[in-house]
Amino acid sequence: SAPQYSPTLSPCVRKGFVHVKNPHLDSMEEDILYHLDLGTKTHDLPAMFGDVKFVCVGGSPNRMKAFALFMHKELELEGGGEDVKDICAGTDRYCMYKTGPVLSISHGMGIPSISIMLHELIKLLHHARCCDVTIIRIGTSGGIGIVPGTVVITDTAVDSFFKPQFEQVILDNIVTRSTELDKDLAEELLNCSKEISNFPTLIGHTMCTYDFYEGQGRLDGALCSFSREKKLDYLKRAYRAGVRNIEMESTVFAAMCGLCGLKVPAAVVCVTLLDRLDCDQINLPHDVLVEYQQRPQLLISKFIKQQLGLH
Ligand code: R2B
Ligand code: URA
Repeated sequence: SAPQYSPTLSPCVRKGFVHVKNPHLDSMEEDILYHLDLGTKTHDLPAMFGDVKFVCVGGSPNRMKAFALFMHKELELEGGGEDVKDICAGTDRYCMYKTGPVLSISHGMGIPSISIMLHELIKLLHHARCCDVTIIRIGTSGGIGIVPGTVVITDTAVDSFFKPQFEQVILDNIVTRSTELDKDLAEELLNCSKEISNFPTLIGHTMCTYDFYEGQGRLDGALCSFSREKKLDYLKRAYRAGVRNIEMESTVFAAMCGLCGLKVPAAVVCVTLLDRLDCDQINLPHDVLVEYQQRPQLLISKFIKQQLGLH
């Protein structure tokens, strides 16, 4: 069936460019993207990245390399896997691979780590004059009340109070930003998942926390000051508020891609590794863990191929 959501097919109108909302940038002679080991004077960013249409970000460097190799194969690009090189090899903070119009980047764990990467990525897309870009986070998460291995497509990222907002401390103020994601893109991804029948996929809210242990109501950290009852009460309230999974980057990802002047559709697609109503520890056999982590990659590669008219 013909894709309804087609950013790559729409004309390259001005709103399709990646904008930065910072008046200071214009007066800078050079912009060094320090954590990516790239810069406007040292690299020809439009030549290197101008044709990028899909940016996929995920926590682990190895997983994002595996995704790049997978996309290289799926897009039937020339050359072997050895041609997929880490563009950010000069730094070990993040890794980055480009396969045709697809950029694959790692962001590490947690809000501060992904936020630094996104500042530099958004400037990179702007300097490179990229047009009609879609940004997708593919990751892992803990599920609430759903079978492990389910892929959750986020409609709204919420904070630990189940609020659809991200609080950014700027100087000594708190600035509250919206965390809504592109509903059409989420629906399009869900439709795409229906053509891959071997794993469950659903749309739900994703809760983003500042910590993996106490911050996600786990009883198995080095510190824990609450009871099993309090934990379950919290997670069940989250479920009733529409939360289906918990991870550590979605609110700032949604806020930065959505409201900070970036007219770019963005999505968060995470597989769940466990049901937090049942347990806290991740005890999946290695091969099951690997297969689960491939699920968001399969879905996104199918979506990208559809968008590019390759079926
Ligand atoms: C999911 O998995 C990581 C923690 O294990 C974190 O980066 C996240 O969001
Ligand atoms: N990632 C998280 O942030 N939480 C989990 O429970 C699993 C993966």
